[in-house]
Amino acid sequence: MYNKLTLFFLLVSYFCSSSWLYAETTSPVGDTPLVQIENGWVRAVPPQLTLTAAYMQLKNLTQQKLILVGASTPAFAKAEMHQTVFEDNMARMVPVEKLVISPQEVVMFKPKSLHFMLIDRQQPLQVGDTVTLTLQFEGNKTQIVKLEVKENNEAEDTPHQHSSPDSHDSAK
Ligand SMILES: [Cu+2]
Repeated sequence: MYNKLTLFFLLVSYFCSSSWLYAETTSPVGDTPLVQIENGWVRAVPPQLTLTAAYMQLKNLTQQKLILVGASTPAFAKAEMHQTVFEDNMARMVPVEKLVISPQEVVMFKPKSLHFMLIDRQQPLQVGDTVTLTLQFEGNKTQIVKLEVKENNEAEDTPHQHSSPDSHDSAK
């Protein structure tokens, strides 16, 4: 009896821990990612600001069109897709309800353009923190992406801007 119980507990602990590990390393969509995310980041803002934006380069890895319909994150009450438009030298943001992404197409979410507006911050965020964003696609498909909180100037730099002042002089 004692041995049977011990075996039972061993089995339980074995399966529980293995399923827990499985849950940790597998996203809800399964094994195949729908999109590839590069340079994903969230703009760092002063603590008194509870609103910011998320940017990324998103590639449709599938052979079908994907329709991005929204996003959510535990770090903010709401995440909305916006497009910044310029009219008469004024910038304003227009909500984007759906974004159709063709097979293999790369879409850029970037400052002064398409972005995710993150509204009503739920927790303090500092440079270097990670924000988990769940992308929601039509057909109940989701993908979780990790975005790093960064200062804006850092992320908008082109590789050339990292060169030393000397190289500017020699490049005239
Ligand atoms: Cu916006």
